[in-house]
This record gives sequence, C-alpha cells and structure tokens, in this order.
Amino acid sequence: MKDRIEQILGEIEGLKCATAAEIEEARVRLLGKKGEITALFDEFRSVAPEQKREFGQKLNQLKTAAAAKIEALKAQATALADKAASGNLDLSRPGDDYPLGSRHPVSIVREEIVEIFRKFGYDVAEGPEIEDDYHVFTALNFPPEHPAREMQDTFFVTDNQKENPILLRTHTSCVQVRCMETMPLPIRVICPGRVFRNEAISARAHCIFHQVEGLYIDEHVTFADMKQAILLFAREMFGPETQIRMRPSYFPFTEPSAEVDVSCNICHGKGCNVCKGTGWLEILGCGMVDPNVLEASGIDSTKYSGFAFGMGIERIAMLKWQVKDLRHYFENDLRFLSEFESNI
Ligand code: 2U9
Repeated sequence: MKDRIEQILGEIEGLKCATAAEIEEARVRLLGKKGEITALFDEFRSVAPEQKREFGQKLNQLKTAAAAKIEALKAQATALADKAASGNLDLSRPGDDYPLGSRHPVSIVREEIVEIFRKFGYDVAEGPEIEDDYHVFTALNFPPEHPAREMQDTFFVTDNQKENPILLRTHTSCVQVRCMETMPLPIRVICPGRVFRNEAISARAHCIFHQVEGLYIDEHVTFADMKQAILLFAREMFGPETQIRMRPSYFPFTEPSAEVDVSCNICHGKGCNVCKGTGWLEILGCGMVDPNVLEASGIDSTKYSGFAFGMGIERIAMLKWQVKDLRHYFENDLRFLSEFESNI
C-alpha cells in the first residue's frame, strides 16, 4: 500500500491536462467513487492496527494533494481560456451608445410656462405640499360647508373634524397666500407645483397632478390688465396668431372669474377632433382676487387689487402633444418618456 501511495503521488506531480474534460477525467480516476484513492481508503480498513496511524496520515496527504492539483489545473485552464478569448477582441470596435435621458413632458411644459412669466417680471415661489386647512381653504374664501373640504375630495393627514386639519394641498393657491403674508407689495409671483385630489384615476383625472398659478397684486390692477397678460402668455406659448376668449365662471377666491380658451392651433379655428369641432381649447381659469382673500392676508382691498390665474400642466401638455390619456404622465413607461426631446 505504501508503494502504491508513493506511485500515485508521483503521478499527481507530473499530471498534465489541457482541457476541462481531461481535468474532470483525472478527478474521477483519482477521487471519484470508484477512483484509485477512494479504493485505497477501502483497503485501509484491513490495515493492521499498529500501521493505521502511519498509513492514515499518508492517505490523507495523498487525497489533499490530489484535490489541490485538480484545483490548480482548473485555474490554469480558466486563465488560458480567458487569454484565448481576449485574443479575439476587436479593440477598434466603436463603443456602445450610452442612452441619454429626456426631460419629463410635465417638466418641459412647467419650465416653458414659468420662463414666459419670468420674462414678464414674475418671481417664482414654491411652498409645502402638506398644508393646513387655513392656507388651502379658509384664507381663500372657501365657505365652511364647501364640498372640497370633504374627505371625498381632499386627502386629510389629520382628522378633518378637528380645527385647522393638516391635508395634502388641492391647489397651489396656498403658496400665493403665503406670498401675500410675507412678501412686500406689489406682488408678481408664479407658483408651479404638485397637487393632490381624492379622485378615481381615469384617462381624464388623476389623484396627483401639477399646476402653475400666478398672482399679481398692486394698486389699480384691472380686469383689462389680466386679459392682456393672459393674451401675451397665450401668444408666447401657442404662437403669435393665437386668439383668446373668456367665458364667465366661478371660483371662491376670485370675483369676477373666467375660463380662458385659446384658438385651436391645429385647425386654426375651423374645427377638428382635438378641439371637438369648436375651434377653441380651454387652457386656464382666472379672475380678480376676491377682496375677502386680500383682507384675510392683511392687504387693504380698498387700496390694492389683483388678478390670479391657474392652469393644469398635464392639460397643457396633452394639448401640446395630443396625448389622449392622463395616466401616461405617471406611469414612467420609457416608450412614452423617450418621445420627448428637450434642450431645457
Ligand atoms: C390667490 C387668489 C386667487 C388662482 C386661480 C384658477 C382660477 C383656476 C384651475 C385651472 C385648472 C385649477 O388645474 S386646475 O384644476 N384654476 O381656474 N386658479 S384663479 O386664484 C388665486 C390663487 C391664489 C391668493
């Protein structure tokens, strides 16, 4: 047995295998169930007790040496295979394109709107998305029983039965309220931001959307000033030929109030499926700030007047790119997002 162990040790030292298959064959021959070393372990059972210690040690050394050799051969074969593969590399091949992202359509439109008003001299203001009832409703002349104050319309953070509950803002008008509380007059401010309404999600409504609202307060501000500002905005946004029309409306925070349509820039007023044959597209709501709203923030309504307006960014983006389903803006599907190129 001793000779056999020495012989196998010699074989292991000189073992040479070129391929993974040859290495596996050697492993099976030496260490497999019916392998030579395994057979020696079987034989070891019948070794005389006084020789067991010596033979046992030698056998274990043999097994360790065989396993180490097999591992070393495997490592050698892998290194050789890698070297061979790298010999096939075409180092002159052009690199893969690194895909560039694009701006989200809501960001593109928001920046476009904000930029137009910035040119008109408006400041930009942002405020908290989690607000209190006072800044979202009370300061904006919403009566206590107004339906917007119900759970079906607004997401409440704290109990809406308690005084001045905390909630997710349903419009960005609360940012303008904070501006009126803190900024010196005159105020000219534009407020973009995300708003939340407790609505069932569909192609035309979502529980989250984005608004841009504007506010201008000074002495002698008139409805004519508002009309001119909105006309100039519409022409910057939709083209120099754009016409606007105003329809009477109602908001708790403005009086009088109006909804503004722009002439359809697809059919130029003739009527098409985008404007549903009317020649007009509704883009925003506006009005003269209600004196109660000015007074609630400590502004003298006998000296100062102002106008305000608000628009949904997703709605403007839908008109700009004729997107039919609002949900596209929130699903972040790359097939949709990569359609929008922008240098902003
Ligand atoms: C203050 C006073 C008045 C903001 C205004 C609208 C009219 C309006 C809607 C358009 C579509 C919101 O996104 S939408 O659902 N907005 O029609 N918003 S006037 O009036 C204000 C704001 C702040 C202190």
